[in-house]
Amino acid sequence: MIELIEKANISSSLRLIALKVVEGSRISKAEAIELYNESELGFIGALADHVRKRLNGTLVYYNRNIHIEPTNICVYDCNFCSYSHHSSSTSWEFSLDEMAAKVREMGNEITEVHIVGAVHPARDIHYYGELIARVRAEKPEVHIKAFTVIEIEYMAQRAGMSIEEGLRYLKVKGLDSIPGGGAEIFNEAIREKICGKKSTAKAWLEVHETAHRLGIPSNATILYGHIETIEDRIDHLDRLRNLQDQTGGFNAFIPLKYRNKNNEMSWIEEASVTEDMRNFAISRIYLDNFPHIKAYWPMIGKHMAALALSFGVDDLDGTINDSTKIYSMAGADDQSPSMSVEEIRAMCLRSGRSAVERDSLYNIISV
Ligand code: V47
Ligand code: SF4
Repeated sequence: MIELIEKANISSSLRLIALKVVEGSRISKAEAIELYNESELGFIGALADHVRKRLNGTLVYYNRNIHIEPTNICVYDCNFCSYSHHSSSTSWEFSLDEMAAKVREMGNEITEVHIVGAVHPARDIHYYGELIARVRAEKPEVHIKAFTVIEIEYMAQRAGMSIEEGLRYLKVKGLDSIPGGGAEIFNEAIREKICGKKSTAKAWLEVHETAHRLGIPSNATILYGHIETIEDRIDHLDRLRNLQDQTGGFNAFIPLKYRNKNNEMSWIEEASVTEDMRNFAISRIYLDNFPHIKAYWPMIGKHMAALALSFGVDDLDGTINDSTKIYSMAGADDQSPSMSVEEIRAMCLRSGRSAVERDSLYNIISV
């Protein structure tokens, strides 16, 4: 790699940045912006691939999971959201019995239940505590990754609890970790324009900091490809890297590409494939303290997820079993997302990598 960098037809400052990356030194915000803007796609991809190999070798992680989306009835109205609905004809809410039955039906096929939905005006933390307890009762050994900051803040507040009390309560009920949703973009002015009513960037970071302190690990996301700038994306990564330096509680970072169907921001063209790959690559390079970068295939599609394996990605998420609507409603290619273990393994093999089944904390279950 060093030879490639020395021979590359690039500016001397880009060369210095690339050498820093290869040596494992941390790059600054300004350097990340330069790397993002000035390098060829193949070059930034090769750097990200180098970092990925250093951290994860040839392995690609996947897990066997389902999503439960309890409701799409929401007190908020984020402009990018295609999922939440306020009219009775397009809204739904599953009962506790229906959600428990979904877990029961899956038998031993899954190791993780991912629960994320809209922010229902009438449901508080006691209801969601009951949901977790019901899932736990159905499948005592399953990992429960549940609720974004946006849901946690609302459900705790509604029950008169602080965030810390709420998280402690959910943990006692059986919560194991928190997914990365609701982060969107931390830049306050852009956040105000796309989802001004919901939890602030500061609150998002504080909830994850509190969770990590209580021994609840989590993931982080970014929603990119709308009205934010490259500088905003790097600023977002920087705030996450700083928090991870303090807590070490994040497992994975998941770049979420804005999909433009059926929402208030449909006039915005979706990011190109090359931009998606550049974005995976810069995430892998900048977040040097995040163990994993995930390509969430139901959002970008299977082909793009396979390509992302060459741009810093080491995790594909899961088998899903047609259990999520968030992305299909926003225009993702796969309207009934499911991947068999065989399909995931074949995808990794075609990319020259070894698929390993993980649990939700990235312990290897089978190779
Ligand atoms: O916060 C909503 C995003 C997120 C759109 O932690 C959209 O393992 C694109 O966070 N286009 C929720 N994105 C999903 C999420 C997630 C998914 C998979 C795995 C994990 C994990 C977390 O979905 C929301 C928002 O950023 N979203 N609408 C849209 N139109
Ligand atoms: Fe509600 Fe989440 Fe959609 Fe915002 S993104 S409107 S909080 S479901």
